[in-house]
Amino acid sequence: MASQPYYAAPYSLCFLSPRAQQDLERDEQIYSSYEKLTSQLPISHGWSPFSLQHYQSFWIPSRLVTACMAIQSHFNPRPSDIILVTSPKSGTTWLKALSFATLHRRSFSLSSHPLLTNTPHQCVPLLERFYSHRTIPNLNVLPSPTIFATHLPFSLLPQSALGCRIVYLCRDPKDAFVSLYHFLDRCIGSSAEHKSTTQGLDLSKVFQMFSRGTSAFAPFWDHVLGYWKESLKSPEMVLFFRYEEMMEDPASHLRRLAEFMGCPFSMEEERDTTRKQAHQQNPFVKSCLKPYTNPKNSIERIILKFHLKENRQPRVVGRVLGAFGLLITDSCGLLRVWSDGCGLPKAWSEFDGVVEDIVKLCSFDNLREVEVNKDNKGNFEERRPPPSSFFRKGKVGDWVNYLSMEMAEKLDAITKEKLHGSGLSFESSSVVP
Ligand code: PAP
Repeated sequence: MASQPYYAAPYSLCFLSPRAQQDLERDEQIYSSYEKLTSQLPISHGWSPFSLQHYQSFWIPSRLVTACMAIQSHFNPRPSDIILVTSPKSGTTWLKALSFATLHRRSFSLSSHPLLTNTPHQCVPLLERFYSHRTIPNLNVLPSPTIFATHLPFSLLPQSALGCRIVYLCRDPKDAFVSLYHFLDRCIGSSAEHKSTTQGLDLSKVFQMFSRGTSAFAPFWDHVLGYWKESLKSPEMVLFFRYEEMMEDPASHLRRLAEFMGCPFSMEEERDTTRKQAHQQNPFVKSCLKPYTNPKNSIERIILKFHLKENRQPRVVGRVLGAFGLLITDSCGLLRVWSDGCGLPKAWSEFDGVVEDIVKLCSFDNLREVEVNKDNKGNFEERRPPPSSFFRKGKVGDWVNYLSMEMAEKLDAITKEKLHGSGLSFESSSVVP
C-alpha cells in the first residue's frame, strides 16, 4: 500500500484486515494494469499544476483515474448502503456530516460525537480516495447500512452501485466554480511542492476551462443532469437536493434525508422539535436564544443577556421576568443549558429536538470551529488538502465577489442552454444576493 489510510472506524478496518500475499500481489497487478490504461488517455493541464484526464466523457483528476477504474470493477456495496454524490464543491462536506450524524444518531451523544474529533471526510470516505491506496478495500467488514461518497458521474457508476440509495447534492455552478478555484489555489499556496514553481491559479483562465466543461468530474452540467434525470425516473432510488434550498431550510431537508436513508425521525424526536420551535417563537425567549443555541454556554450567559436588556427594562424586573418566562416556556431547555453549563454529558434525545441538534452540529459555523477542521496543514505526500480548506465561507451567492457580470452572464447562459427542457434550473439561485 502506498499510504496509510486515515479514515475513522469502521472504514479504517477495510485496510487493516490481514491479507494473503497473493491478494496483495493481485491488487498490485490490478493497479498497474489501470496505470497502463490511464497513460493513453487525453490529458489537460489547464488547471496546472493539477492535471485532468478525459475518461469516459468526463474530466477526472489524473491522480484519481486509476481509483475510478478500481471502483468501476471492484466496488461492491450492499443494496442497503447509501451513496452520497456531488460535483466537487457543491456541499460534500456538509452532506457527509448530516448523513453520518443522522444515520448514527442513536449511537453517539452530542458531547462525544465523532464529528468533534474527525473531519466529515474521515467519517464518510470519498470512494475515489478510498480506492487510491493501491489496494482494494475489504468492504465485508463494514456494518449495514454504510455511507459512501463519490464525485463520479452517474454514467461512470458501476452497476453494483445502482441498487443503492443515492443522495445527490448540487449547487449553482457559479458558486461551485468560485469555491473550487479558492480550494485549489489554497492547496497550491500551502504546498511546499508547488510553492516555488507556481504563482497560483489564474481565475480568468480556469473560468474558461470550467465553462468549456474541463474541470474535475466535469462537464458540470452533464454531471448534474445525469443524476437529475435519474431522480425523476426513480425518485425512490435517487434523492436530489440543492445546496441553496438546503441552506434556506436545513431541517426539512434533513427530515427528507432521514426518511430516504430508512431512518426517519420518530414521533418522539419530532415532538421535541415542535416544542422547541414553539419556544423559539416566544419573544421573551428569542432574546436569549443565542446563548441557548451554543451548548458550551451556561445559565450565567443567559442571565448576562438579560443584563444587556437593562436599557429597555428595569434591571430586576427584566431579570426576574426573563428567567420566569424561560422557565415556563421551556423548563427542559433551561435544564439542558444548566446541565451543559455544568459540563454534564447529554444524549441526543434527552431534552432537545434531534433534528435541530443535528442541523446545529453540522452547521458551517459549528464544524468550522471544531479543532480537527481548523487544521491548516494537509498531507501533500498523500495529496490530502488541509481540513480547514473545506470550510471557506459556506455562503450562497459568494460568486458576486469574484466573477464579473460578464462572467456570471456567460455561465448562466451556458447553464440555461445545457439544462434547457430538463425541468432543472439554477435561475432562482442566480439572483445577486
Ligand atoms: P468537496 O467536494 O471537495 O468535498 P465541498 O464540501 O463540496 O468540497 O465544498 C466546500 C464548500 O462547502 C465550501 O464552500 P465555499 O468555498 O463557497 O465556502 C464550504 O465552505 C462549504 N461548506 C463546508 N461545510 C459546510 C457546511 N457545514 N454547511 C454549508 N456549507 C459548507
